[in-house]
Amino acid sequence: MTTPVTREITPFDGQKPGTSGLRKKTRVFMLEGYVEAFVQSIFDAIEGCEGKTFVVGGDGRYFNAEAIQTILRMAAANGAARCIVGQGGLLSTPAASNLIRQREANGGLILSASHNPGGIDEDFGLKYNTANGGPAPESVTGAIFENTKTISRYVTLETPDLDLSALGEVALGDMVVEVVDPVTDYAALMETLFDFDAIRALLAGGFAVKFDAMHAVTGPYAHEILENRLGAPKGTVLNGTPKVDFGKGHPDPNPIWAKPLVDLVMSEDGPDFAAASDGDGDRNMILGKGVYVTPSDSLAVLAANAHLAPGYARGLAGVARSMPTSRAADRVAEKLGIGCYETPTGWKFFGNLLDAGKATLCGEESAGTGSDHVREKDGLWAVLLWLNVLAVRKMSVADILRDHWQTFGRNYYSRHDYEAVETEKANAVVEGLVAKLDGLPGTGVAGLTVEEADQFAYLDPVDGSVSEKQGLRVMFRGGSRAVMRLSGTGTEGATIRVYLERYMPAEGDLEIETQQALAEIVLAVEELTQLRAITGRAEPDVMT
Ligand code: VG1
Ligand code: CO
Repeated sequence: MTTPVTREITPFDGQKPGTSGLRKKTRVFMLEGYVEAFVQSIFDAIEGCEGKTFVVGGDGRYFNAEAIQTILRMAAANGAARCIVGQGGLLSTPAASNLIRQREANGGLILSASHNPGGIDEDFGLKYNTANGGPAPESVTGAIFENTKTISRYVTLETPDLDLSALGEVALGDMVVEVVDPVTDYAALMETLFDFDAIRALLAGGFAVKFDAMHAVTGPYAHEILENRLGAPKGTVLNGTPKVDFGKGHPDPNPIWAKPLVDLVMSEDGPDFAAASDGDGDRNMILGKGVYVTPSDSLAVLAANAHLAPGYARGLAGVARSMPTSRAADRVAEKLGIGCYETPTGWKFFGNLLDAGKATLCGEESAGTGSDHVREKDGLWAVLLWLNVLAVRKMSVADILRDHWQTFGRNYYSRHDYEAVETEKANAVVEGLVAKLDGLPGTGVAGLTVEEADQFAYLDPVDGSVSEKQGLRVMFRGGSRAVMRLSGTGTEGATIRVYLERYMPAEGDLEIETQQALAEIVLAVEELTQLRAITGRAEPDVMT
């Protein structure tokens, strides 16, 4: 029973990792041999498993439990020495990253489609993280994809499913499966970074907090850290029990999908601070009484204030943001005299900067913020850093934000998503703009003047690798900007993302309604791309 067996298999089309791993409809992942083909392609790409240790866990969505059993059998059959698994198969993405680092594992397999909905008719995902705890870089995901095209066999065991509900070690063939509490190590790490006493005192003083776990993986983490360790009243954590279908919602912490929380915080007797996290716990949304903090602003505010938390008291080495993220953080970096890096979308591009000690904080406009404590973005970490800053500064979120804009100016910012567009039309929109880029500088569009226009390419300053075609940028005179790219995490058609930004200096009008502040740029984008005309969409599906 515990002798490895080799089974023949034929390749599946399209097992190409995107922005963050392979994401497909759950029913696709459930096809016979699908998980096996991808996992064997991973193991082959990393030159086998012999004697290696892996961390395995996921966000608990539908099919998580079944896929984990397959992965464990295959790891054992491929010669791995040990797999560290979260109890019940659960691990938030940042907690998995932390475990890989703490336990000096060779890598990890994380089962999640993150902010995409879960269920048999929704989405599933799987990604490989390397020994630094971060998502595999393009060199590795490229090798995995190449393997998926020719894979002809996989190796597994013929053993019954393991019980992953009890902590401790069990044997699976010659491999040890170690089931760990998913929260313990992560919570301990948070205690080293933040002033828990100060946050406890803030909460004890009546500062009201709500955290929406969106029926996803952060529930157990938030219960333990916010309620048990920091003493927030029971009921602070909403939707705190992970469900396989996330309560049929989109576990995406933005004003659209977390609307009930936004409504609560905008109401008269709403809490002082509210936050939400996504399916796998790496994203965050920050709200204060009456205000929504855009993720780009959150990164900038945290960069300006991180030194107030013990883990960052020595200051920051540098800040990194993905290209479409607003340039608010750049102004903070400039003032602090620290490095500032612009990377392509996706956390995998921050890994080298963090490993090399060039950046301490990183962020993306898509509600991702994190630091060098792990190699993934980290939702609860962002919440705790905000709480630590609030505890020290003794100001409201709204006042901190206003103070920030009055110091650095304000980068009005919004992202408009056009979802499930027919692929041909989406490509036509992008290609139309690509063809125009070179001729744009100096021309006028909808009352704005184009200063520069290009396709973003990234030269990694650490390993010298180059990543091309990472989004189209049009920069306007006065510091406004429009960016367009296609999503790499969707599972249906194409999603066009349009990122809009307008800079207002500190002495200008800092209180314009966001969409109104960006209206001219929206018109310019339409004039440049005919996006709405080509796709037949009058409005974006989601505006964040
Ligand atoms: C989106 C976001 C990107 C993020 C990625 C993964 O990618 O825009 O910033 O890194 O999701 O986030 P795309 O290609 O759809 O724009 V999540 O929380 O997977 O892990
Ligand atoms: Co996520």
